Amino acid sequence: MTDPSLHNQPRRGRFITLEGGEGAGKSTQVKLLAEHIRSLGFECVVTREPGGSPVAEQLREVILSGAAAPLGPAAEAVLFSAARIDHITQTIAPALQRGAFVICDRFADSTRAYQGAQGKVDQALISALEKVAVGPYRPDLTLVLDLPAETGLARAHQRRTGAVDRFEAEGLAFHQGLREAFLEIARKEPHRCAVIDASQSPDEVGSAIWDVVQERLSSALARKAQTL
Ligand code: T5A
Repeated sequence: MTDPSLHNQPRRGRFITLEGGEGAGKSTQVKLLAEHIRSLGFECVVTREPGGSPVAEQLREVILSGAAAPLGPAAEAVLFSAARIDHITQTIAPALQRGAFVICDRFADSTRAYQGAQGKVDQALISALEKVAVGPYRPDLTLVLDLPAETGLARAHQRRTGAVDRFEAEGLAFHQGLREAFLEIARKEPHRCAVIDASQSPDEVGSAIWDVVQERLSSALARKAQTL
């Protein structure tokens, strides 16, 4: 569980996550959004999952190398959640408490989609893990980058320098199912999530994201840096 003492600390910053399938453009947009927020004078911490803290980065290696795949999707969900606990404790919670924006490339919705919907891990287990790992550190805003699985996989293939990772190696049907899973999450939680058409150019996607951020987080953006 995330350090229980963190649960009672005031959370002054804003937590934004980007989700979507492989090659949807999340890393590209995380960078653009952080530049935009920083240009307004705010502190903005950029992080990612799995990873984002020393122990979580070690677990990233274990999971994405495929070393844990023989243990099955439920065990992988446990490992992603363990990494998330360290990530929140070490990186996300301290940044939110000091009033920073935090932008995270993937978070708990990826566990729901990859291990839950597509890995067929029991929903009750996914929910229990999320409750334990995330606690009150739910995102204020989740941007779901949506595009056809074929387009995302082609982009990921073009960019790749090393071996294909654990999940990119799954078949097309898995990735098409992921797209549906992310859209379903957005449908169920419209107040937290916004779906962005990620098939446009990077600048067009960035502009659509900025429109949503301005609309949904207007009160935070209206405040001066350091007093978020
Ligand atoms: N996972 C993760 C789980 O199964 N459960 C979990 O709980 C969590 C947290 C992480 C893997 O772990 C899984 C999901 C993943 O399989 P990763 O290495 O972090 O793996 O990879 P991804 O998150 O999938 O990220 P990718 O790097 O594949 O894609 P991105 O970040 O969505 O895309 P990006 O920005 O790197 O762009 C890819 C390429 O497309 C170009 C870029 O220049 C780049 O070459 N591009 C565009 N091209 C045209 N138009 C645009 N709009 C473009 N935007 C970017």
